[in-house]
Amino acid sequence: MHTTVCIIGGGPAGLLLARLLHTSGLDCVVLERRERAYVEQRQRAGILEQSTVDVLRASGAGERLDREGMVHDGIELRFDRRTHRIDLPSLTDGRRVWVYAQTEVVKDLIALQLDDGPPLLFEAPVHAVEGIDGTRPTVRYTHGGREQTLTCDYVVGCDGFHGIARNLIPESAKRTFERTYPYSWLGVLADVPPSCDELIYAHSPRGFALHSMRSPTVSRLYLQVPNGASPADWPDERIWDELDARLAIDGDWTLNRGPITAKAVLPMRSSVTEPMRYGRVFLAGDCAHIVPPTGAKGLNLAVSDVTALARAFTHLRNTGSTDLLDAYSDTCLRRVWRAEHFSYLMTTTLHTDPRQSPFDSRLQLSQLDRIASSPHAAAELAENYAGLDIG
Ligand code: RFL
Ligand code: PHB
Repeated sequence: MHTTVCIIGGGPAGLLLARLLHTSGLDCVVLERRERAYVEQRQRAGILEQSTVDVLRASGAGERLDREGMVHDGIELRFDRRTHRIDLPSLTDGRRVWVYAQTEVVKDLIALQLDDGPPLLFEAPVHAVEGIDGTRPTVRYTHGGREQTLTCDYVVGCDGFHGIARNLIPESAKRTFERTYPYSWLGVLADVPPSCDELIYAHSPRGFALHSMRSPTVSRLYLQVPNGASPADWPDERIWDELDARLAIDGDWTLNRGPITAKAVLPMRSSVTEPMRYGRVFLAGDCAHIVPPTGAKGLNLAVSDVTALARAFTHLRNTGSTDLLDAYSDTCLRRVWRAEHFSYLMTTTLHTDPRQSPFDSRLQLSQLDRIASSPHAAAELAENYAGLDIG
């Protein structure tokens, strides 16, 4: 079998790339290691930037998003038992964000793909790619209990942080920049209406907390926990008590409690691999870069990578020029590093590092107070959060 673009990984990056290539008349195949139900249920992101929503709509995946997605015009920052609202449209040029879960984006893209899209194979792990220095790489994968091969013109790694694509680039040709954080997140889903209209990011001496949502009846909540913590350390009552303590303000506010339906501990990491291309292999999404989720940027970066890549493949097909493909890595890395910096800043300002000194704590409060009192400081946060026009 031969295809123009072989996409490794059927997460949001791989599925959307396939959709964009298909709408431009380019053929591709998506190989996904896991089964469909697993991919559709993996709990992850919740916030989509305007540009992400625009691309999803243009790809045909906007119908349910427009019906069920919740448009948010602001976020709340809580610290020092105070609350401060960041109004996104007035601090940017009218930008807002959407609350629409990654699970739903993935379900919508899979449904489109299986309907009339290019081939998407589940339970098809890729284990090797040969000939990436030549013009016709060969991809080796397993499917239906048999070893299979696929030749292609290009390979795109959309296989996430634990995939194989990044390792196809020889050590001598790449550089990886990394940071780990001295805390993790405990993420929970609860069958209870959200206690707020907009997301709340809370800094407290007890650690960070985030109140998000999935629908008018389902809340999504996160707590900073020590690295190595286990969901077993966190019975439901303890989670609600801790959320209550960290989200508390002087003034009226009540946290709604309800049945917790899922709990997981997530590490916090930053990582960037440069360049995002080697020979006929391109990297997109989490396989090239990850950010701690505090800035809500991971999924949005993945969407912006594959949008640039689809444009570059279309340009090659239309004009014969590889200009945009050659510029792909530099184009994306500019946005990636901006998002890395913003995510780092949000993370280190809002979390409590177990090793931090009282001096560090005062600096955090001063920074938060600055955001709350200066429209310039607030605009810097708002522009990054709602999404910048780069690349
Ligand atoms: P994914 O989603 O990890 O998908 C990769 C896919 O590749 C498959 N795969 C393979 N397939 C074939 N052969 C192999 N050898 C393979 N190896 C792996 C995997 O099974 C998988 O299906 O990467 P992708 O597509 O790049 O998408 C990235 C996003 O998932 C990620 O950036 C976001 O979830 C990050 N993120 C958030 N991003 C936002 O923009 N806004 C948010 O609000 C937000 N919240 C979050 C987040 C991530 C979180 N976690 C779990 C770290 C909240 C959390 C808690
Ligand atoms: C989420 O709803 O899962 C979510 C929202 C905002 C973040 C991270 C996660 O910064």
